[in-house]
Amino acid sequence: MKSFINVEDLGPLDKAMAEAFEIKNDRYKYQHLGKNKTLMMIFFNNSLRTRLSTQKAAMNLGMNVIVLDVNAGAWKLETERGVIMDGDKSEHLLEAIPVMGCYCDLIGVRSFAGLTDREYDYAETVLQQFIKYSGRPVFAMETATVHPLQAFADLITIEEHKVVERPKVVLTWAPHCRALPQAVPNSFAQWMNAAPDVDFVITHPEGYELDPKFVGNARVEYDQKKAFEGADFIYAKNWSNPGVTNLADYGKITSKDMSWTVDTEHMSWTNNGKFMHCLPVRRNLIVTDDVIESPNSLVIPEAANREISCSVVIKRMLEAL
Ligand code: AN0
Ligand code: CP
Repeated sequence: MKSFINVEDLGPLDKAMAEAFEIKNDRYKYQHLGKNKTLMMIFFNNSLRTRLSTQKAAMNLGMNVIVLDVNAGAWKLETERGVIMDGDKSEHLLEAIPVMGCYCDLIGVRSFAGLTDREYDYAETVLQQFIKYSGRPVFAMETATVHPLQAFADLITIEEHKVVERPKVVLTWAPHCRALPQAVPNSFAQWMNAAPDVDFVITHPEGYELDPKFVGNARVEYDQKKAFEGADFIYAKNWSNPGVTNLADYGKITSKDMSWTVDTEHMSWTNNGKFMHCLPVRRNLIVTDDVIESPNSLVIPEAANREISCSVVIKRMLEAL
């Protein structure tokens, strides 16, 4: 595997899932693969889970790890070509990327959407530059439009906790005070559509339609209560306006409707549904304290499975070196 961005990069999902459970049973089984190999993790944005779980996965596979926080100690990077660099940015990404590639065998990149230029974000401009100029296999650790390590961990978590063969899984928008990217819901939708045994529904206020390439054939239900009825899993997430119905709204907050906050009443509409969120989560905006603390909350097992999803991805990349 040369890059990990979309669900298709993993090949058949049943095989990838089997590999995930094999690794979960024996995390150090493939430790020989990473000997004298180095992972470089590059963060343009903050992280807790991705940073820790990716480093842990790489260590399980016997790798050395270098972590670079671009905004903490490195030269400020220019990302646009053609700019006269007389401002505060000392180095261009087009030199920085191949230099980073010199010191490692694999690269993980976290670079969130800027949420001002939809075309630039949805072209995955920064990620594509890493793929083109680093000379190394590259995986997304949440980029402008996708967060596949999270979606893979979510699918593993659903598989582990489902009590019916074909669970109803509902992705619900919830309110937030800051404009957040669409990467998590985009990837979650892509992965749920690819999973064979999931009845997948998306619910959000009108105007918050996700990009059609991620929605695929999923059912979209604007009535949150109807969407929740009979659900086995509720996957909550805020996202800013994707600008699909109105480009001028891209990256903006066009609803703060607190009636979408997932509380015990919302969960009572479900089929004893499990609550999921990728974290970090702002309590009592996205979800109430009692729901996230309830026995039906899967937020911690979900985070734990980030180590597993990442182990499969790094293993595949090491095997292909
Ligand atoms: C990020 C987001 O919504 O994409 C990261 C989630 C994994 N969240 C925040 O910036 C709070
Ligand atoms: N879920 C997730 O990716 O968390 P971090 O932003 O803390 O890495």
